[in-house]
Amino acid sequence: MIERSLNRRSVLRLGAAGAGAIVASRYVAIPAWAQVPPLEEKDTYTVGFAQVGSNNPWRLGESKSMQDEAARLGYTLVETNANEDTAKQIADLDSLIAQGVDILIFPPRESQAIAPSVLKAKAAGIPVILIDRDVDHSIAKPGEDYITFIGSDFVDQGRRAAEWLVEATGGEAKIIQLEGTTGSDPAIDRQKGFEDYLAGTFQGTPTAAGAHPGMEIIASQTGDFQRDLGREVMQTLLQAHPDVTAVYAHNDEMAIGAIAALQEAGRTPGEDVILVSIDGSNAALDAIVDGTLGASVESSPFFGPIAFETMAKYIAGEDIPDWVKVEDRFFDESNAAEFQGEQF
Ligand code: GYE
Repeated sequence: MIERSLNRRSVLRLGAAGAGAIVASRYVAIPAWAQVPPLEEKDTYTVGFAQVGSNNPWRLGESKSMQDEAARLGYTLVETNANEDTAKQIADLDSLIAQGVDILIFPPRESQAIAPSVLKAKAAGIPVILIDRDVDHSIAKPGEDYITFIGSDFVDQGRRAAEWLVEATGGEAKIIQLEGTTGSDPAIDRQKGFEDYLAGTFQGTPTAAGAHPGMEIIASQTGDFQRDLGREVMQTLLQAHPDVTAVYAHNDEMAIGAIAALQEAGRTPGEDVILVSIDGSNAALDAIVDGTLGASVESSPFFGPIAFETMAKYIAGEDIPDWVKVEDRFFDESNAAEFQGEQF
């Protein structure tokens, strides 16, 4: 298709060279970027990387992975930091689009709120690869508005956490759920996978294990994926729900905050309260080895190599699936010691 073989610059060049009214009118008639804008082959690229924040090891691990891979390839990485503020990420993306970066590779902090920024990039002729978090597909579609989403299966992460917790508690638990950032793709899907599994269904299909009526979620509140907030929320919820026997945290940082809150309240995490979380960070592996955390489903932040490899495939004109799925391991007392210090 013609849109695919021209990029924004070649269109501009045609215009600037005064290629004539006929050529110009030919392009005016084409709807603006019916497909994801193409990316031409060049020696080097300027890549816009709009990071969500920098206040936890997962984010730092992801940023370093992107920086290392860009440096290895000799590309320029223009990095912004939204400091866990969605409005700031929207402004950061506006400014990267205005700078005319060649491509945007980034994690959208919230699934609906950031989707219009993906459409703005497309309208400006800048292709987008989403890493680690996705946007709402009813607003922006992979393969049409952006190249692809590269990341984990968050629904399945939630299911795996639930399955482990059922085993570990014998199917009887009063659970506090610490949710991730409200409106973020991983928080929405990790909640869904966990709750559906306990209800005896998974992605619309009844599970072989059936429902688990003894697994009761007694409270569920956001801790915004942050350690301090996880601790504060747990302190408050513990007062209202002293009968809690299990915690499901949408990430390790909040689980570690919750462990501190439980200990301060004289509880014994790992014994009278069983915890499970997601990420597989070094701190989580240490907590598994010392017995305070039960298990952690991996969610890798190391997107640099796969992101730039996907970008290279796009430049080469290869077909890219709508979702480049990252496979996750599972850490519990059987294997955590083997991986201590190797994560982030
Ligand atoms: O689990 C969490 C981080 O978007 C998958 O965000 C990521 C999540 C990750 O802050 O620790």
